[in-house]
Amino acid sequence: MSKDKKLPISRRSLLGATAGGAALAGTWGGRAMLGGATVGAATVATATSARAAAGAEVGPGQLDEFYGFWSSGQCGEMRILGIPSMRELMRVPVFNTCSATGWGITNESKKILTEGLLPKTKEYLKANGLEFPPNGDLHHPHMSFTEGTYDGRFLFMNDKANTRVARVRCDVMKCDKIIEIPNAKAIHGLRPQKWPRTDYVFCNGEDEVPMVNDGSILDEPEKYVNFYTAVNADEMTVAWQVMVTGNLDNTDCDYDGKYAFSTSYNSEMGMTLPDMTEADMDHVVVFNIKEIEKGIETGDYIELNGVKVIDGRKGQNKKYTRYIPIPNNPHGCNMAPDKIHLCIAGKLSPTVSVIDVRKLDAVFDEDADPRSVVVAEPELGLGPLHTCFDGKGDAYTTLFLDSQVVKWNIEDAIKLYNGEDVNPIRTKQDVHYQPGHNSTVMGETLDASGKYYLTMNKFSKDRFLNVGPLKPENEQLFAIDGDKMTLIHDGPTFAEPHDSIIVDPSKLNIKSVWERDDPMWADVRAQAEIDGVDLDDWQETIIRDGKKVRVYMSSNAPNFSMESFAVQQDDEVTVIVTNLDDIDDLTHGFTMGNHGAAMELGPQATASITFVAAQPGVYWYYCQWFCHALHMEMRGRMFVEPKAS
Ligand code: RUQ
Ligand code: CUA
Ligand code: CA
Repeated sequence: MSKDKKLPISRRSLLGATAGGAALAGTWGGRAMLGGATVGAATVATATSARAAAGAEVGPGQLDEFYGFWSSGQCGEMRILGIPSMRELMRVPVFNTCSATGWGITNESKKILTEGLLPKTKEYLKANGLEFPPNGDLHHPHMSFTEGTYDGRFLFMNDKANTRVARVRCDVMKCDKIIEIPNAKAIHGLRPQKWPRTDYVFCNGEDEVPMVNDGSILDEPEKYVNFYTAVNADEMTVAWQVMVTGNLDNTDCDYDGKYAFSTSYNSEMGMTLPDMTEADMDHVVVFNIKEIEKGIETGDYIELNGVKVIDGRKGQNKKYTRYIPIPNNPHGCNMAPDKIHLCIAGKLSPTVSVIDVRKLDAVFDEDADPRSVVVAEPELGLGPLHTCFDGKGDAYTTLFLDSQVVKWNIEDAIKLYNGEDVNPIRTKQDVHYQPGHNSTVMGETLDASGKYYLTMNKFSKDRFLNVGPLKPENEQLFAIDGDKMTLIHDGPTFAEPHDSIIVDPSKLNIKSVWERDDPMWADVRAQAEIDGVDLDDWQETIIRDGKKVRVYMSSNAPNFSMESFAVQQDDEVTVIVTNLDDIDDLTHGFTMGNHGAAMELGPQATASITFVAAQPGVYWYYCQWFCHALHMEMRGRMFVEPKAS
């Protein structure tokens, strides 16, 4: 739309279409259902042959072209897929617990899950009989950058449910740090800094709370604030926070290291749905990184729960933030790889607002009209949520309500905004159904390539065999080499991947075998040294330390170094196992029967587990990863001697 025309769709009419899940599933779902009956049948037949035609066939034993790093929403884990086959290659537990790997069970993982929690959180978890939150809601996985492209060091991700940020080491694909963010509530949008490198991970707090949330202020929303957090990516500590007006939804940053951006759907600071959708315009907050750093240096902050907090609320010091009015409850925030255009999806507005980041200096330096940075606002369809890019000037925006993805041209959208008679829309493609995030190969980096396009659909409805009231979601992959979008994969996924990135394998350097001195088990190594145990050798050592017993053993297929060990009732037993096998894929495990204790032991890895031997008797432990023809025989006994009464 041109800049002087009023928004064509009123808040009311959009609300009519969106208000509540019922209307959504009814009106729009009904339309989409019809699509399923007709388009659905056709796409099933074509997807397989189209895959071959697009040269995207990955035969048995063949490797995929790209890695996909996936979130899993309320499952709390990160997933790794092969693209274009869409085969799921691995699940990396992060905010969840995992029976296969022992995540949340081993001492090493428990340390990661607990050490970054705030003292207050530890208290209320304890009151609930918990050591760490058993759940997580992982929305946004993103890789660390060096000079605008992925550098293969880390993946960062958020937990909306428990206000946490985690880091996964890309060399071994294991989580090594989790921190809870103070002051903010519900970390949602998350992005690593792109330029010059990822020093910061930017994190949006979505839920507003009183500045000091100690119960002294409750139902007084006018006293609520929200926090934008910069996490120091190397140390996984909070570098600084900015207090903002309105809530924060999604975030991204530029390719110059100058600005970061967040959408807000609740500029109204409303507490109810009608309140949150009251205004026709919400905003994008622009954060001036250099000024914020200066403000921190010169002491222009308050200290809140150990964090330096800059006041970037509306009407406060305008050095730090600017609020750019954007229609209407905007959601997605995506920086184009042309280094210039930031695309804000309007959600309740059918538009995507395009911001030229080169114009931001004037808004900060000369107090120019904040809307002067908007250079296009094409009307694309109903419910625009997220945009991704092919690196050739075209953008792909998901239309949640229309169940479509629209491919459009950024330059043409700018021309239209300037009054030229051009149509920026290239194609509209039906997807099934209600798409949220989308991604292209390396699409959020300077290496963006328009090879594959993925849409992550929130609903599958009638598309698969019925598995009960809870349905899977549906993911669709398109080849976008040519002018058209060719569907090459259409398949279910379990709850609830939100976001994904597609990464060229050349960016990664992943190990197959652990280094024996990996920091993951540094604590055990230090203890072993005190105990005089050589972890790099075949060991069978039991150390008694009062009621604490440390059992050191090693594994070498198909044997544990100990066929049995004895402890006394009520001993606190720590079993430390080192896998001395150094062959690719030779993973063992250790499960102690009836003690809720299991762990994975990759080649050359050490891991430990602690439990109390509360009941006398004979207990079998066994290797729970199939490792050898004699895997079943890889077991042993723990004797728990009754305590003398
Ligand atoms: S959000 S479907 Cu949690 Cu990324 Cu937009
Ligand atoms: Cu070792 Cu199975
Ligand atoms: Ca709003």
